[in-house]
Amino acid sequence: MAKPLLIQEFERAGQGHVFSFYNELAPEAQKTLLDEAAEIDLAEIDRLTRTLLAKDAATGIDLTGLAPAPYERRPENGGYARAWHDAKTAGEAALRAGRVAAFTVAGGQGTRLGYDGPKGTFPVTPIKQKTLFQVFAEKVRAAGVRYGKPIHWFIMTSNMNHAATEAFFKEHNYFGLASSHVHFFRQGRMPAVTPEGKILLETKGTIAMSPDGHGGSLRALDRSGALDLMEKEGIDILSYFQVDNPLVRGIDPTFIGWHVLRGSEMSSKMVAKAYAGEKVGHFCTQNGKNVVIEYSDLPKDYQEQIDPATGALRYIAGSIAIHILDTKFIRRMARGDNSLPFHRADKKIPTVDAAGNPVKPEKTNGVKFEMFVFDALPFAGNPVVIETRREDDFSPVKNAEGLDSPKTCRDDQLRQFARWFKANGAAIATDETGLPPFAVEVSPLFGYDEDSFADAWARLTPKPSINAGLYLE
Ligand code: UD2
Repeated sequence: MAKPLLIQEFERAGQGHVFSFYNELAPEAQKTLLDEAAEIDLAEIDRLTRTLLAKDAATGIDLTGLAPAPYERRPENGGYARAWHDAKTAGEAALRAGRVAAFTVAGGQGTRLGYDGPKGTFPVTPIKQKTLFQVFAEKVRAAGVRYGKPIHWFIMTSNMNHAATEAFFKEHNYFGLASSHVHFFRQGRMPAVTPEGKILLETKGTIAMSPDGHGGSLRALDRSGALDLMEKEGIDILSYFQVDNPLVRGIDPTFIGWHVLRGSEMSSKMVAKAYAGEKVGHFCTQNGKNVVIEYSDLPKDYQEQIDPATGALRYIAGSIAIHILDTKFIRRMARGDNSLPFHRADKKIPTVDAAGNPVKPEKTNGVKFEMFVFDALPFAGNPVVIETRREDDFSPVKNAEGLDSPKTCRDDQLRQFARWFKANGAAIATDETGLPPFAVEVSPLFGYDEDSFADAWARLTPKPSINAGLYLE
């Protein structure tokens, strides 16, 4: 039988070893391998080998002309209150007009948390143990009710969690959202390669493939038809957030309004970094463009620089991975000449030896390639960065214990509920960090931000006393 053309192409590209065991495989397994191989853009792998993997490839990033990016300060920090007010009004109008959709990137492997299953199915709330997905679903649903337009929600998965994610939503009846408004699509994959650029097999019949990073969302939104659907629905504003952060105001009228009023193609929220080495990206400018430099790429002495005028960190603007994207901009990035760069990550990648026996490497043996969504920033027209309060938007669950763990996230949710109660005249005891001594919980369906909570609380009669176990829905 003639050799499939694809195998010949791999041989010509110096990647013929991918099919070393092809003849030993059963017909279905041969097909699986060919399907996987067909996902790979050999020219792209070749380009990455010659650039990122080249012996003389620049290590580290070019810091020439780097400076902290400007951002819009909140009114209490010297920002212009009127501009914040106008932004909120504009954002509310966009929501009422149905121009906004929510977008969660949920394709990651979540290895640090040590949780088996899609990360969005991890329980996080203090009393009801609602999962991350349920919290977001209820926020999206409540915001749709508040603005009189049901909101579409797009969720990016990856091959390894797509089916489980869809099944989870089905099983929970989409948490009260119309299933026609919840859209799942898979991100792309990239093969892992040796430091010399040879594609690694995972087993005799499968390639070591992994998700192509959250930056892969731009291509995937286009390829999956999600952008077409948005166009049809009159949606041009996509509110982007990560699956690990239940505090995020996924639908924030003020943020949306800044984006709209500035005619921005990509907008972002920053928090003041808590300490120099905090593991977040840094909003910077370079060559007149906004860029984000990841914590691992910004040298320590930069991270520690102090601004003499304020006495605070010079690179203070931390990126917490909350953005708004213009849908035409996404299309342009997905199809145009300005594709996102890949970053290399050196990893231990289980593979097979020349005889096909499994190998569990002790040290790094391969390279994975990932794109980061924030690398789209320098290509965006009129990018705007606005300040947010950490306690209103950011408390991710990343690690099983310690920083950014289920415990810190639970406490931050409790502090938020306590702040909302106090702001509306309800008594609740807290310690000096604002943490109440017992658990209470506010459903997003009751209130999902300061304003929606205040309105719901004002309508509530009689007011409950705030005791251990109180749940408001
Ligand atoms: C990210 C940011 C960091 C900071 C921090 C805030 C990067 C490189 N760094 O760090 O600057 O903003 O978040 O919490 O992004 N994901 C996918 N597909 C993939 C890879 C990731 O959907 O192929 C999703 C993943 O499910 C998660 C998010 O992207 O929702 C972040 O992924 P991460 O945990 O790798 O990011 P982290 O914590 O290193």
